[in-house]
Amino acid sequence: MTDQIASPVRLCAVDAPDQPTPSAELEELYRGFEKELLVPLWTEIGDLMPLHPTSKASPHLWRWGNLLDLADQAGHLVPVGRGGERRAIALANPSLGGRPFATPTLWAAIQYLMPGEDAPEHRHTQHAFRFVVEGEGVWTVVGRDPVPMNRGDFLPQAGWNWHAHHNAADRPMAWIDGLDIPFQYATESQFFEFGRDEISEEEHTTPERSRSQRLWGHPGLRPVSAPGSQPGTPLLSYRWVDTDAALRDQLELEAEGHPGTVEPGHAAVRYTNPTNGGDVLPTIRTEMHRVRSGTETAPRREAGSSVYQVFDGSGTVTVGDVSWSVTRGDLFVVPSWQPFSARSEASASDSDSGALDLFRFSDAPIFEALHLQRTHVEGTN
Ligand code: 1HN
Repeated sequence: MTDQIASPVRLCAVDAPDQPTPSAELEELYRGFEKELLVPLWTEIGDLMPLHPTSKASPHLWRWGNLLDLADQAGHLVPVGRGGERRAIALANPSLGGRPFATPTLWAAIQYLMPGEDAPEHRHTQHAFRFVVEGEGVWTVVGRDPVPMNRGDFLPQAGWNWHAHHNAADRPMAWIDGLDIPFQYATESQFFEFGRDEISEEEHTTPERSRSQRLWGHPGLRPVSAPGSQPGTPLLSYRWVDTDAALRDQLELEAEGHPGTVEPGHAAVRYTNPTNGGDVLPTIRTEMHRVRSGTETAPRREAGSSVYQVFDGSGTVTVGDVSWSVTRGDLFVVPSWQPFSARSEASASDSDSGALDLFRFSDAPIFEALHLQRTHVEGTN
C-alpha cells in the first residue's frame, strides 16, 4: 500500500495502457483529483485488479541453523517476562516492508525458552499454533491444562484461550509459532489481555498426557458430554506418533495398489477439529506432507499463502522461479499463486526412509470461507 497519492504529473504520464493524452487540462484535472483525495481507477486498475494474484510477498528461505543460533544468543541476553511476553523472533518477508510478517496473512516465529523459564499467561484474539521440529521438555499451559511438547507434535490454540509456557527440562527448547497476526492487523480485529503473573504449582506439573488429550485424543470418538461448537479444535496436541503412522499407511496402501495419496509418492494429512472435521483453527490450515524418496510433486498454485517447515529428510523445493536445497528445520514461504513443488532426495541408505516430510500452514480457511480459494496443478485443466 502506498501512503501518498501519486503526483498529478506522474499520473499524467502514468505507465498503464490506454491512458489519455497528456495535456495541461489533464494535469489540471489530476490536480483537482489530488486536492479532493480522489484516485481515478484507470491509472490503478492493473495493480488493483490483476488478472491473477501477484503477491507482494517474496518466496524466501530461512535456515533453521541460523535461527537457532540467534535464538540461543537471545536466550542468554533477553529475559522473558511481562511486557515482551515471549522470546519469539519472527520471520520478516523481505518484500513486506520490514514488518514481522512471513506472508500478508501469516506470522511465523522461532520461540526459545531456557531451562526453568516461564513465559507469562495471556490471551489474544489471534489464532495460534506451535510446532516442534526438535527437542522436548516444554509444557504449554492452555486454559490451565498443561500440554507436553515433543518433536513432531502440533499444538493448535484458538484465539482467546489463556496460555503460558514452562520449560521443565534442563536444556533450552525451541519451536515455531504460527499465528494470523498480519491478517488480524490488517482487519483491525485484535484484542489482548494479560493473565496471572504466575501459574500455579499444579500447572507446573508435567503429566504425560494433557486433559484435552484424554478427553479428545481418541480417533473417531468424541465424549458424549462434549459442549457445542467452539471456535477451534478442543484437542490441544496432535502427536507425532499418530501423524507418522497415518502418512506411512497412505504410502503403504499406495504400494499395495489402493488410493489415498495426493499423487504417486506424495502422502499428506490435514490436522482437523474432531468435533466437525474442519480445520483446527478458523484462519489457519495445517498439514503434514511426506514425499517419498526420489519423488517430485507436480507444481501447484493456490490462491492464498503458505509457510513450510522441513520436518525431516532433505530435498529441493521450488517456489516460483527459485529453488533451494533444504534440510531439517528450514522454513520457507510460498506466496499466493506462485507454483510450488518439492523433490525428495533419493535415499542413500536402506535404514533411512529418505522421505521428505514437510509441515505446512496456510491461510486457506479464510479463502474458503470467502469463496476465494483456487488451485491449479500443472498438467491438469
Ligand atoms: C504469543 O502469545 C506467542 O503464546 C507466540 O507463545 C508468539 C507473537 C505475537 C503475539 C503473541 C505464544 C506471539 C504471541
